Amino acid sequence: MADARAFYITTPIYYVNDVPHLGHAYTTIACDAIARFMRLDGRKVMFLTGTDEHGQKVEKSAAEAGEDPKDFTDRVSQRFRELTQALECTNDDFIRTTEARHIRASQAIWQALIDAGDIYLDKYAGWYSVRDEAYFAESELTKGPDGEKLAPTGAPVEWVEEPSYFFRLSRWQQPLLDHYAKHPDAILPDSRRNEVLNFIKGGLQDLSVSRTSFKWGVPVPGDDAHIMYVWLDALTNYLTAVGYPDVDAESFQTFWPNAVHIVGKDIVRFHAVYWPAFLMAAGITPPVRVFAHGWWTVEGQKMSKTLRNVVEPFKLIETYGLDQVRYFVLREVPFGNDGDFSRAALIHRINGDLANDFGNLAQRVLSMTQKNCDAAVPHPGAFSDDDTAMLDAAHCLIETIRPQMEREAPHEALETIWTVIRAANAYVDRQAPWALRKTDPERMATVLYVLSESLRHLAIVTQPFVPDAASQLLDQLAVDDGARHFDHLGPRHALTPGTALPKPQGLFPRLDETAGEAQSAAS
Ligand code: ME8
Repeated sequence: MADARAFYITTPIYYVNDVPHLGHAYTTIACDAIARFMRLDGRKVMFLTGTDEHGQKVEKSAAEAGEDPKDFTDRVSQRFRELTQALECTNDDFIRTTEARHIRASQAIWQALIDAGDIYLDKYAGWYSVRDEAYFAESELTKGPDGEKLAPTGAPVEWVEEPSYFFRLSRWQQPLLDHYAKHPDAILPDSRRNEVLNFIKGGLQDLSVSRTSFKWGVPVPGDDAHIMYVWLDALTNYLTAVGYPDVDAESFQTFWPNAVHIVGKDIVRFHAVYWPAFLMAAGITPPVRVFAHGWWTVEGQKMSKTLRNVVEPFKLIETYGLDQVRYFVLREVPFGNDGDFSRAALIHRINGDLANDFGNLAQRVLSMTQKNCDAAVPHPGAFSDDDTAMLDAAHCLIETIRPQMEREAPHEALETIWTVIRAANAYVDRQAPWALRKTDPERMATVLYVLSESLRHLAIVTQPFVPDAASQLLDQLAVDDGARHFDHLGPRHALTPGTALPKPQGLFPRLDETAGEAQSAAS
């Protein structure tokens, strides 16, 4: 059942205290691109996203909205589900932590931690940030403008004193260090790995894992006065979705040993310190990797409701197009680094990379073929060195981008693909098929064939990133639905000369520099 070619990828489950914004869309798009890539590469994929619905923050937001927490979470969770649909995500499941299957899994992991002797009852007295749903030591706090105490994230903290169960995190300090020494790629990028290792080496305190001062959470088995700490509940979602506590389930056996969690850098500590410690204590192997991406700002500023600059993904997609938004976020910023969103940068990428480079290449090749080759795949003659070099570049693409995607570097994969797009444009200019039309139509047909075959490769490998445009391009090249996987790359599955081609249509319209200005993407 264990299958090293299986692949399990997760987004964080998003808090339902707020409506979805660009930051949430970003993680989900990245996971979707990676999941699509792995499926096209013949791997068995499970892609999970969902919503985190318990805890004080959500309970407070429901109260502020004057709603019952269940009604409130139903409503906001639905908005996140709609986001995954608007992003055309290929998630296999959408988990909600209020579901019965998850409550069962959370209580089961609790029991496993009890059985391991890793949970004890005591009293918590210390600082808590509701916004972060996190405990902070006095030494970690900073002072706000009015002298008030703040968490390192800038969130206000409150003093909490209540009976609490504790997890013996301190006991897991050395096992965690040993685990990371043995698995150097278990946290990426390296900057995050170093941050985590330093935190662990600094000494781990036992962690409060239950609350008694509010009710919105999973009841602690055998002690209803307590609800589980929302992060223990939330992290367990990754197990729930593959069938935990049934560890013999096929889904668990297949996917859990291949789990990759993609998260924002804000929640690395939860995923790379607490989570593997909980898992090891419960006798479950930690995930293969936690990859922490960077943070988006908007026109140089932090996205916030107060600044009214929250980028609304639904509006963004409507204004600029889904493929365009997907491409922009994946290409503009190296995955792992912080990035800045601006309308100008988005339009620049759309007009430059998509319209001028890729769209124009496809348009030139397909319309010349349509007009001069009887609207069918051209019949090539003998290949010149230049033709062979062009075809080789297309054939080799997958070998370069596979390891890039396997290390969660979609920006590198796109850069590699665009090198070939630019090479194809340079090849068109060099070979000038429009001039060959009169002087050497056979040679023109060969050049257009080489370009069509290069386009076929480009369309296949761009499917994970710009799925709609890539599938349109494959339609325009008359490539069958069953011939779009990566095992159809290479010369063996080359286009068949003489195959009728439909009328070409533009893939990426050029935008006016002021596109979306009136109807600003930021609301
Ligand atoms: O933390 N830039 O949920 P959350 C980039 N429920 N990514 C961003 C972003 C930004 N400005 N803003 C948000 C939680 N994100 C917990 C997770 S998992 C077991 C529980 C993305 O709604 C990024 O992935 O606050 C970040 O980690 C996540 O949204 C936080 O979402």
